[in-house]
Amino acid sequence: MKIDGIVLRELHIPLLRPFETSFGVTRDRRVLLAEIRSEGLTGWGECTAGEHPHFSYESTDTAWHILLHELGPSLAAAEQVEHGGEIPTIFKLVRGHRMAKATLENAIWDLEAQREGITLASLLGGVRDIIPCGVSLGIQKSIPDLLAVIEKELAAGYQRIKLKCKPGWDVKVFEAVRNRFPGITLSCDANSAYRLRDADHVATWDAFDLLMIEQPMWHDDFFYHSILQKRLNTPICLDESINNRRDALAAIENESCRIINIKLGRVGGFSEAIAVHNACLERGVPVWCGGMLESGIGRSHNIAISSLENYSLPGDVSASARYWKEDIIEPEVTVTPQGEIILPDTPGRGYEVRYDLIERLTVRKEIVRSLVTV
Ligand code: OSB
Ligand code: MG
Repeated sequence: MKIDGIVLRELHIPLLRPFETSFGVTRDRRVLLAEIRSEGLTGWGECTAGEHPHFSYESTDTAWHILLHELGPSLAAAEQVEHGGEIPTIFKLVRGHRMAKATLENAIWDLEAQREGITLASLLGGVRDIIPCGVSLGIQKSIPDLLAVIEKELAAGYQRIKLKCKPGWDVKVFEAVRNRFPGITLSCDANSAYRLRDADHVATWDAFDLLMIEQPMWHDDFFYHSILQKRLNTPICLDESINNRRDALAAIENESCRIINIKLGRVGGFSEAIAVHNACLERGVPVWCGGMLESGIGRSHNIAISSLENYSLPGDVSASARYWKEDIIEPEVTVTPQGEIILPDTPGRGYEVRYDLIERLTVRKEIVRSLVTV
C-alpha cells in the first residue's frame, strides 16, 4: 500500500468521572489520534500515552513530537508498506517511544485489514468472537462509594472487578469488598506504589483471594518482584515492567509474575503484542488486555487483540459509556448482560469513526506529509 498522507490530531475529551490511581487523578483526556490515508482507505491509530509522564515516561506531548518529527516522516518516506508487521523495522532507529510507535503501527494494521476485506481480529490471528470483560475501578472518596460503584458494575455484568490501590487504600478496602461480595472475581492494581519493605504487608492480601496483584512494586523491575512472588500465594501480574517479548521471557524465567497484562501502546503495537502473547502462550502464562482510558479508536484495537487464544482472562476493556458522554466511534462499544463484548464482523476495526465529532473535539491538527498533491 502506498501512504498518501498522515494526519495527527489532539482531541480534548472530558472523562465522565475522574479516574484516580496511585499516581494521581485524570479528569480530562488529551487523545492523540493518527489518521493514515492509503489508496482510498483510512486507518486510525490512538496513542495511549497519558497527559503526564507518570505511568510511563511518554506523554501526549513527547508522543506528538516523536510522531511529527521522527516516526511520521519515516513512515511517509517508506516506499511500499504491505503489512503491519513491517513497521517495527521502519521505526527501529528510534529507541523506546513505544506508545508513539504503536499509534502508527496499529493504524497500518487497520488499513491492511480493510484492504484485505477481513476483520482486524482475524488479521491479528484472533480465535474468538466474544471476549470477557472486567472493569478497573479508580480510588474512590470512601469505601461506601466504592461498594456502590462495584454494585453497579456487577449489575452491568462485568466478570472481574479490579481495584486500584495504594498505601492507605488497600487492606481495609479489600476487607470491606470481600465482606460485601464474597464470591466475585477480584484483583488489585498498585501501579508501583509499594516497596520490598512492604512485603509482609502485601503478603496479608493472600487472605482476600485475589485473582492477581498487578504491578505492586517498581515500574522497571523483575528481580524484586520475583522475591515478593515467592512470599505470596496470589499471582503477581506485571503491567509497567513488560515492554516487549524479551521482558516477558525474563519475567517468566525469573518467576517475577504468573500473569501478564498486555497493553498495545506499552509494548509498541500489535506486532510486539502478538510476540508477547505467543511467548506467554508457549509457557502457559495467561494474558489479558490492559486499558489506558482509550477513546473508541484505541478501544476497538484492544477488542481485536483480545480475540487471541491466550487472552484468557477478562481485560480492562469495557463499554464506551463508562468513560464518555459520547464516543468518537459508531456504534459505541457495549457490553452484554453477561459481561462480554461481541466482536464486530465488518472489515477493519469494525466501528465507524464519527468524523464530525472528531473535528469538533480537535484542538490541534498537523499533516505529517502528503505524498499526493490534490
Ligand atoms: O495500570 O492499568 C493501569 C489507566 C491509566 C493508566 C494505567 C492503568 C489504567 C487503568 C484503566 O487501569 C483501565 C481502563 O482503561 O479502564
Ligand atoms: Mg496496571
